[in-house]
Amino acid sequence: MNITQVKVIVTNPGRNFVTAKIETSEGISGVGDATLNGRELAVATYLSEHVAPMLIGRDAFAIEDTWQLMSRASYWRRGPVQTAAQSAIDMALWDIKGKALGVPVYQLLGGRCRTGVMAYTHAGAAEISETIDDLQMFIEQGYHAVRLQCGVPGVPDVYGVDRDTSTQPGAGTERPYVEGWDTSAYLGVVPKLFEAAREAVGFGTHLLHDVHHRLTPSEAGWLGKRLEDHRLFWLEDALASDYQSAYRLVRQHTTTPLAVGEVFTSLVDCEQLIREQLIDYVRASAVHAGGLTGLRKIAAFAEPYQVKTGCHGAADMSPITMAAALHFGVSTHNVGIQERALHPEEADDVFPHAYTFSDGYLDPGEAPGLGVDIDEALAERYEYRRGYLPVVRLRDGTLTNW
Ligand code: EZ4
Ligand code: CO
Repeated sequence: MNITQVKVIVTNPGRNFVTAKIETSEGISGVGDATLNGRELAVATYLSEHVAPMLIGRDAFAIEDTWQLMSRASYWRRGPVQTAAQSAIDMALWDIKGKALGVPVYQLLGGRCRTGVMAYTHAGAAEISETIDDLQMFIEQGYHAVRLQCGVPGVPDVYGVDRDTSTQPGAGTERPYVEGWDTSAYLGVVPKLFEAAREAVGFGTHLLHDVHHRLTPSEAGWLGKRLEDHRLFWLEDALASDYQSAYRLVRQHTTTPLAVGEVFTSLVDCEQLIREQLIDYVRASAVHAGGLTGLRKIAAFAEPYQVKTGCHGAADMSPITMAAALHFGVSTHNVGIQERALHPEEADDVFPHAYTFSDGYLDPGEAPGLGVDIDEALAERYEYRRGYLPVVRLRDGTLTNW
């Protein structure tokens, strides 16, 4: 069965998504997600101009060889534009193989080793009391794990707070919009948030928090230590992880579990973090770390170090990535949790899918392949809109990490 066509579909059902659809000589097709939030057309162009031509005529079953080809053929290694394209092709080929053999992809990955993947979702409001209300609502909906964010006094616009995360920040704006930041005020409020949360719901629900790359190693160590009594499931992206060795200092100062890596594109980005056991969870996703093949390589490396995965699952990755994460999630031993943010309804219509959520757990379903498709006619109705992720400036105007 040979690859006959690689279509690149760009659509905006509530937010932008880039999809690769691979067609084969036997009429079986597969889909893969290539969405890179804020840089969508770079990946779409890379796919259509540079990747698609070299895949035509190749054996659609040669997943590993195609993955290696995509890693090596460009000579220029890694980088999120390249790996998003590679991820989409990889997912689509797993989808095709599952459909051709009549089995859900998780069977190809070794079969089920758990009944479902625990999901966490996001509670975040300006006031601590409102975040706790959201937390209680999610517990009623069945969640066993919830990420908590809250407003930072004196900072008007903060990551993870009071925004419908299903939609695209800044879509249609000509420039990235600007958020503020104040580390001192933030470090003052976060311990209060978790104190209030534990008081309200006890220890029966896992609580998570995303620092979103804002702290220095010593600040992160302080915060982790300060939160220890509240027993977080994880503290995410405490630092920008460009220098993996920076986590040594954080690790030495706190036993709060650490999660890193939604921006990682390969094992190279987290090899030291894992080998030195500087983290507990790696956040790499099927769409940015080389598809199911790339994700499996990271997980296999992490397993003996007792590092688990907690795949990035924000709404800016399409339902195809969620499906891939769940096939991986039920078949891979060291999977810890899966992030779940709801997609806009229109996106769920454009990408009909077999996965389900019940009692806090996600399941990939039993459909052959990934169990997700793209309705191309519907996708065509939603035109791409340029959008940017925000940027952050301190009070004195200094640009810092979003
Ligand atoms: O900022 O997906 O944990 N989730 C996150 C997300 C990311 C966005 C970036 O595109 O940090 O909200
Ligand atoms: Co995050």
